[in-house]
Amino acid sequence: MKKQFLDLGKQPIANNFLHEDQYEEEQFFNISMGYDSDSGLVSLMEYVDKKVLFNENYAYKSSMSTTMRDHFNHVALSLKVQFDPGIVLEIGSNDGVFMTNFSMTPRDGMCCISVEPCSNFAEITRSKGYTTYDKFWDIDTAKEIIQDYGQVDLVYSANCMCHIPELRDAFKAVHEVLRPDGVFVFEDPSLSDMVEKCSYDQIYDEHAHIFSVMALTKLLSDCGFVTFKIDHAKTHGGSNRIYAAKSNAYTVSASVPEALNNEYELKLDKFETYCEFADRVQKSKKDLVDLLSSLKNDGNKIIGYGATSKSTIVFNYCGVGVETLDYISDTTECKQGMMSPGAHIPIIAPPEDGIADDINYAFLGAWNYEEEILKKESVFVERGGKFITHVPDVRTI
Ligand code: DWN
Repeated sequence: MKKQFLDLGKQPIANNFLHEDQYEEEQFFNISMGYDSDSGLVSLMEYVDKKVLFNENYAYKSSMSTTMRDHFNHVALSLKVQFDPGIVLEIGSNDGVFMTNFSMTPRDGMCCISVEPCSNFAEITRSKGYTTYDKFWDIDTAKEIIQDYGQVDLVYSANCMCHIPELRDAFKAVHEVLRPDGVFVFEDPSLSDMVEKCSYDQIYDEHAHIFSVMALTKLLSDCGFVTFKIDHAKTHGGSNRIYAAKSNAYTVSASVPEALNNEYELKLDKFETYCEFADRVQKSKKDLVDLLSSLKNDGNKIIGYGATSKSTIVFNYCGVGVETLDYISDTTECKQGMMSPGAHIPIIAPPEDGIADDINYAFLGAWNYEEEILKKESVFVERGGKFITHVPDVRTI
């Protein structure tokens, strides 16, 4: 039974950047999170219709940071070396940043086909010659792929499985599409990192679940998988990469019990843990509002840096708008010239020569790229400019 522990109030669609003439029809949803003591899953109390979230206007592009491009190139190489797969199926290929590490057809060895429901992105990989099914992942899509290609050797998915409310069906469809000795590898933000870092901005409409290894291993086992390895990655504020097989061909590594023990030590199997987390979230909100108000009252100019889904949550939960931030800068072209969801803060392209001289502070909406951004904005930092973050606590960097 899912029991609510946190309510982030009415939130806009986190990735729905818009023009002023679209404010009228802007949709808002109650975003609150619950813990299900039976399954161990931490999930949205109410899911948002996937067709509202993922469509031909989807704004998030996976390749918009050096960090993620390097990450996916590394993961692709590692999977090739570990498993030497003939056919890889990627679920949620976005702009192809992972799948373009593989060839386009089985003739050329180690090829990758993909499923991507956002047709604006499916078009990109298809135009590069890759087979892309612009559909949502489910058993019907699995059966269509089997008809076209037969079962595949490896299924990979990054920051996608946690977007699927009907997780059991999704895992069963993966089981169906995989060969008997096939491997399922997927990575998503980790619940232990969110709880430890108080990164409540991972909770938004697209993230139906925030995964614990406890919940995943249980559900994967129910769906006929053996979880045999867990990698922890720093990406997206801390993620777990889960390796699961249909057969017992792979020895279960120590990384699995280690990850589970870490979660038991954090008491992720106790509802009280999430109530304490919710208390910290409320304190984080107060601290951020207090800091921004005091900086603003002292006459500072403040901007947002990175128009992320995460910062949509923070700004709408904390009531931050154009009274505080002059604008948000973002490298993603389709976000530039638009307004941010809900808070309606203008989004601009980052100036060629870095953050403008008259800016004193920049709120790090893309805090998960702190290292990359501080390096890129070294001139701003050297002239005394400061970044503001709320993770793991509210502070200036
Ligand atoms: O799960 C999801 C993750 C993978 O991506 C999706 N549901 C939605 C999305 O979440 P997000 O928007 O919080 O992701 P990012 O990767 O934190 O977004 C980074 C944003 O920051 C991009 O719009 C690009 C921008 N950026 C920038 O303006 N300057 C990024 C860097 C590194 C920069 O230097």
